[in-house]
Amino acid sequence: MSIVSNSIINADAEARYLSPGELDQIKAFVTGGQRRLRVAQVLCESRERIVKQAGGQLFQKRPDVISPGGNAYGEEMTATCLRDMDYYLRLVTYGIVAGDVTPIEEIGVIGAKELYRSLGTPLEAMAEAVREMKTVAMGLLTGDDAAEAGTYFDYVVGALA
Ligand SMILES: CCC1=C(C)/C(=C/C2=NC(=C\c3[nH]c(/C=C4\NC(=O)[C@H](C)[C@H]4CC)c(C)c3CCC(=O)O)/C(CCC(=O)O)=C2C)NC1=O
Repeated sequence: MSIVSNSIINADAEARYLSPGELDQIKAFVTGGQRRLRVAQVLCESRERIVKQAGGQLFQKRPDVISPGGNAYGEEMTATCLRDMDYYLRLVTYGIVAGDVTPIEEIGVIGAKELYRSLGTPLEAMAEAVREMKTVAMGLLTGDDAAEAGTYFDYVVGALA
């Protein structure tokens, strides 16, 4: 789940001390900790704005999804669509805090394509929704913070595309 618990599980399975390489990786994880927490905090605090703005962008680019016959047509379905966007934003914050995509993968990626196919949700539009959230998030962050967050949004986009 995180580099710390993974390293310990691996080392203990072989009844050995953490290796210099593992300690280096943990050091990098700990050193970047404050930055990751800061980034996650910004995204948590701005979640409503990120989802709302990105949703607006998505529906402008893909009016078909909210038009009659579209998967997110109607108030209730549009709300469910925005809820899914909020889910993925939440998972991105988990990834950022853990410094690892595993939580995102386990909670929201494995089986997701099959789920969306069975619901008739267009995957490219779902990926576009996450891309739009990234764009809004990038406007709230700078430099290394933006780069850090960006990789997790990219991971989700890649996994849904
Ligand atoms: C945290 C892990 C997690 C995920 C990812 C998740 C997704 C998820 N999205 C769903 C539905 C849905 N998802 C969408 C989303 C969209 N439709 C579009 O056209 C847009 C492209 C997109 C919004 C960007 C819609 C509209 C539905 C309802 C579809 C229906 O009921 O026909 C459903 C079916 C059950 C329900 O309605 O709640 C699940 C399980 N649930 C979870 O617990």
